[in-house]
Amino acid sequence: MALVEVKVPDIGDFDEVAVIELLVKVGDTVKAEQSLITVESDKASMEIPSSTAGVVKELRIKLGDKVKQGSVVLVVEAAAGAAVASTPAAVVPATPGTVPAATAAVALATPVSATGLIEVRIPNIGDFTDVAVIEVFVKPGDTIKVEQSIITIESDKASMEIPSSHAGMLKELKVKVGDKVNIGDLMAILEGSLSAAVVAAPVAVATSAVATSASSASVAIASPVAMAAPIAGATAFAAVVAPAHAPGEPTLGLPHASPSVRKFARELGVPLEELKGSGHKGRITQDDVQTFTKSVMAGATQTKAQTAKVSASAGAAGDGGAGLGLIPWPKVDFAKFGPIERKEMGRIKKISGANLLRNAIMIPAVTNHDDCDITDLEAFRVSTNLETEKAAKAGNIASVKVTMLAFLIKACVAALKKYPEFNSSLDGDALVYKNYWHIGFAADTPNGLMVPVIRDCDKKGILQISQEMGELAKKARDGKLGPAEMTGATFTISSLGGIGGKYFTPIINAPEVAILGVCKSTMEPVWNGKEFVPRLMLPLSLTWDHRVIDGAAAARFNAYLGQILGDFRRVLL
Ligand code: CAO
Repeated sequence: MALVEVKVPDIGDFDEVAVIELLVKVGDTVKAEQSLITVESDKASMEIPSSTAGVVKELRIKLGDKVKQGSVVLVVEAAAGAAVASTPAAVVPATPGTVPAATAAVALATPVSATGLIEVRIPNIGDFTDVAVIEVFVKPGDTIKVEQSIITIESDKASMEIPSSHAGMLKELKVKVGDKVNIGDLMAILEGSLSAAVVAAPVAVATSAVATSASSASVAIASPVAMAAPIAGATAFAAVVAPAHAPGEPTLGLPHASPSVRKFARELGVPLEELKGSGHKGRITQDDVQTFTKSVMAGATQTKAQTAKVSASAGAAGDGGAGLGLIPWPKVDFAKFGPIERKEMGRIKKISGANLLRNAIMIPAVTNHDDCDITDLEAFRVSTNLETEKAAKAGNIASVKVTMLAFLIKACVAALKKYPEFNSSLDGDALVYKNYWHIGFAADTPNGLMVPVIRDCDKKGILQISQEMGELAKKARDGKLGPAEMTGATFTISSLGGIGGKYFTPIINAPEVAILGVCKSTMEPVWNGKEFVPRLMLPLSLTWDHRVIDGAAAARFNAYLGQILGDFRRVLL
């Protein structure tokens, strides 16, 4: 098979550009047109694609190298039958002061009205169509200079700023972020004068720059950007103006990342400006985007938008409650009334606080309180513990302590199976029913509240659940729980039974739709139809999302739970 040198194609007027990203390594199989490296000048960044398909045998460049048209990027062992264009077709030679054939046809007229209104249009961007506007730098009322960047547009291969061809006051912006633009589209209307108009952009189509005629008062503007289309597997950029994002020196708020990485981030909804790049000169790589996404999914990171949403709606930090139209949070100088000590809240408290606040505010939650008779179950629990203790002492099984919570988990699984909407989540207008029963339990730790998750509780017995609960609770208290051990719950139980209290109103752990709060069981006189008898009563508090669950269903759920806990044999039914 043939070894083919893949070279830098025509990159327009750029003499030497720095290699800022290597997108492949030796041994990789590349397709024709797959991006190999990213290069960046002070005017634009662009990806250089492969002209042929095959396996990378040798890299001839490294990060930081300067390359120009014809520089060998790498050597590929071409796949049999692969189309090889070792010297990619050069496109649109854009020599300043000349009119490239491909661009001359699209020199754009800019009508200037009698009132001095100037239409600024998207110049020649080569063969690209429907290129997305990703940033707008100006607003109506701004005074615009010639060549001042108005917007940034981005294809999947390049990003670039589009400057104004004229000076003047911005009357109207005709594009917004997310719009797709094409050559000739109206970008902005300026109020200016002809004297302020038209200076050819640095590498533009100078010969067609000014062509005013008294009768039409029209101005043919220079074509500041000519972005050539990929030809024969090579992408070349005839002339690109204005720095999009120079290495190590992000301009105008654009994050320092290649177009494809930014496209990838956009698809995932990742705010690039919140990432720290691990690439050359702090450049954000695809790996950085993936790592950030995983961290957000695991709940270990919150985007600023997530935090702001919570703060704004809750008035916790940001706007002091203005987001909800509330009066501001009271600001009190406590020291005026006595000695104080100020301590920053820990990380876990801050994170769980923000989540609790969102859940408390966004979920129309209702709590049902109920009591259930666990006299027989408690007797069974005590005898089970005695037996397991004996067996453990005899060395037959590992020692495991069974608390009421393990029975509650098992009983809840049975109730969740009978009333599946309690094991669901809201997804827009749809309900997602989960055919797995992972139960979270609130654990009180020195650092704050944590919710470890026991998976597949439907498949586990009381002893195994008790053992896993003990291990997870210990990990939580030691601060050793991993993100995977705190995610995926379908329902949560918060038990204060070991501490005390009667009832409380637990907050639903979104995106779950219900949570069971449990307090301390107490001996109470219960009327059996003939007399009062002492029974061990367990207080239950079920909070549920009224968007998903109705009050009657909640009452049935609690009643069924009570029946199971009253006679645990029902779990088997
Ligand atoms: N009624 C009466 N006694 C109960 C009980 C109940 N409902 N639940 C537990 N107990 C008893 C246990 O049997 C145990 O008794 P012994 O010491 O005599 O053996 C004692 O209370 C302590 O139990 P425990 O709390 O160690 O064990 P647990 O399985 O009940 O709970 C855990 C484990 C991790 C959930 C718990 O330790 C915990 O952290 N609870 C706090 C949860 C919380 O903070 N919720 C609030 C969230 S909203 O802010």
